Amino acid sequence: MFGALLNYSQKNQTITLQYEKQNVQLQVLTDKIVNVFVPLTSTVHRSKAVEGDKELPTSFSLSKEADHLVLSTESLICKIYDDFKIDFYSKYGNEETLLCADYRGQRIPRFELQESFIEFIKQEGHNLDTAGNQNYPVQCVKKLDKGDCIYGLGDKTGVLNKRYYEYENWNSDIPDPHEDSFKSLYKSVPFFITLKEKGVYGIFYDNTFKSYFNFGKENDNYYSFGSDDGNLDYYFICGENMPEIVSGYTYLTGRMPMPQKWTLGYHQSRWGYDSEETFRSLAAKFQECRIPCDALHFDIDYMSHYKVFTWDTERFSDPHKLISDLKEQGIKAVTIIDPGVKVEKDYYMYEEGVENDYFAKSPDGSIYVNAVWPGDAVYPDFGNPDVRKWWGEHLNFYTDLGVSGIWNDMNEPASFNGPLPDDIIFTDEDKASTHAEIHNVYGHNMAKATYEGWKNLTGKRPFVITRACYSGSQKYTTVWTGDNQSLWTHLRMAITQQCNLGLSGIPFMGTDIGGFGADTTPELMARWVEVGCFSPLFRNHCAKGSMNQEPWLFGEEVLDIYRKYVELRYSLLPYFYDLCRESEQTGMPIIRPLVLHYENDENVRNLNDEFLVGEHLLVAPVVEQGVRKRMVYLPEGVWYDYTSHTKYQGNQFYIIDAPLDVCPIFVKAGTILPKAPAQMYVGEIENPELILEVYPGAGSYTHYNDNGEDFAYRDGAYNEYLFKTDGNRHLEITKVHEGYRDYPDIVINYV
Ligand code: MIG
Repeated sequence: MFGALLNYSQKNQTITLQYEKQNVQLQVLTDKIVNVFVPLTSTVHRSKAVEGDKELPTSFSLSKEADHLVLSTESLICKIYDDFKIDFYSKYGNEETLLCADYRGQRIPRFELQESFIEFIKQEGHNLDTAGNQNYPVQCVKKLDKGDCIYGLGDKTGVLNKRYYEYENWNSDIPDPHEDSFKSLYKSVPFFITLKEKGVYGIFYDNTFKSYFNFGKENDNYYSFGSDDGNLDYYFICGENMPEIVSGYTYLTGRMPMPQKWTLGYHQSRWGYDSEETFRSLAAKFQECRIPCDALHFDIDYMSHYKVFTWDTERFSDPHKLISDLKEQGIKAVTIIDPGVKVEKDYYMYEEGVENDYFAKSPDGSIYVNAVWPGDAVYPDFGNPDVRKWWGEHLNFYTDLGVSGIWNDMNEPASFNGPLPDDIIFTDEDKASTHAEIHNVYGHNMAKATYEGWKNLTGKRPFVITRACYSGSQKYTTVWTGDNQSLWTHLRMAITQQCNLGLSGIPFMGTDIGGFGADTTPELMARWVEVGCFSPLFRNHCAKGSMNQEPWLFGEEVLDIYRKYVELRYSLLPYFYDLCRESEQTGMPIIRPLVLHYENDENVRNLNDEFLVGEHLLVAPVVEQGVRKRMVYLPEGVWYDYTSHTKYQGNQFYIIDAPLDVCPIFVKAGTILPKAPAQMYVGEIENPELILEVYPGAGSYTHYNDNGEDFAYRDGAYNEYLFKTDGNRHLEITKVHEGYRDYPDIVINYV
């Protein structure tokens, strides 16, 4: 590829290899992470995902063999051959295991279509893509072994294990029902984990241009990743197990900061809630139906003519009063903000942006205009730090009204007048850039602007939701999976999508409960809340023009089921909060595929319809119409049914009853589950007691608590408790850290 190796040199932890046609750098970041950098378009990394210097002092050795260099850390060996082929080995238990080898053979696509046939079949409207012959200017091809499974890659559709599928990273707003065959959705997270029969590794391919991933669809013997432009810049991450890979990746790209507690409550939303009366009656109805609720979302209908940073005061006579009245009932307001700024004389966001040169431009230097909801609109250039600051400061429009969180939409960026051309000029921090390079990080930069602005204005932990994002966005925002539909296939997909997002470093996510587009049914509503109550972002949302989806619209039975699962969620809030803490510290997701903790169990490598919440709860929901019993696989150990407390031996399949009001949930033996008393919203009880549900078996559990609002915990204002049970109805409580008020009581319930 680059000719022969002429020379190599080492400076601290960076090794520079001089090939005939190209210099290459390898950097040892930790004993488990090595970066491979081929500076094709810029001499330095221009990462949006990795912030700050991630190199830790690491001892390693470097030696030259006949035809390769050997780089060896405590955990891995990297052999760099003189033809720039690289092989990575792990070194666990004094055993060298080849994990990841560059592919050396010919590329042989498994099938190719003739051009003439493609033309012919297109006449009927078929949309054929030619697999194979996929060569990109930036590219890497690696060996696949029998049994390799591939996970991650963010919010892609389809099954959990991505082997045999191909994907693209190009943030896309596609209104059609999301199909398994879609190659892109709203987010670009170029990170994946390869689980082998023996061993596991991760690759983070840090390139923001349109990128391609072919995980063995082209050929069973290799997989490839590549892009249209940019550098070949990837990180090899090894570890003893999958959690260590996730932790390595989030070490690099950052972890989710603690959210405010209320954000873990229930949220109600709909595109079309368009007046003050609507919001007031919603709040009243939640009270009347005794369904806890922490937030109502204001979609684009609150704005005047879809102008961001404005409020329609005809339909909302006094937004400030409305929002504070809602807050008195415990309900927080979350407002949507799209990036597109309406082109309109005397509209302050437009005028200020024009004056300060804050919008993206055409190559001829004029401001680039496309269209979104407000009609003709321009795109704030969020890659420019001044634009982020400007946008962030203007958020005081919302904080002054008492708004509690911001929902960023349309930030792929979406456009109604055809896609933005690749050569539209944006800024990448300190240099001019193009839409081709910035597209996939547009949402990321917008979320960053929102997070930083909100934090400055309020001093509280910002609550941001975004539709589009990139690797590392978890530092600034939560996500939702965009416009799903009221389809059973989309309820099924909610599981795999959320599991893969979690493995990709993004722990706080949710799907639109009930489905966004199309019309839901009572049964689908019931089954969706049974899954959705475990999503960190627990939000019912749907589209204007589709059937309303408030919980009380489907009859008594569904309302009771709905209430049961919202109440379940509120009772588990201390557990969810602990999982957030774990996520901030280690990068572990909240919703987890079983394979994350049981990677050696063949039965879970392709398990698409069960998931874990933390390590202790296993959820096996019904995601099929009409089904009232389902097969459940329980991995090794002993498990207890959450409701009946029936005991099950793991490593077995069971047929479990699941009438419409039952979502099968299992608790691992030895679990000490922290729970809260019932509340209509977070904080209704000023300082609720803690309830510990102690399951048979020995175990220990770390519990965390703080004020749930600001950053005081970073200065030590939190409590941490260690609970230990020997399995004989005995519990030991140790306070490991004290910096916050105590519980009025800790109630212990033995199962
Ligand atoms: O093109 O703001 O995904 O949640 O309700 C539709 C209206 C624009 C798309 C979002 C959806 C939101 C809707 N938006």
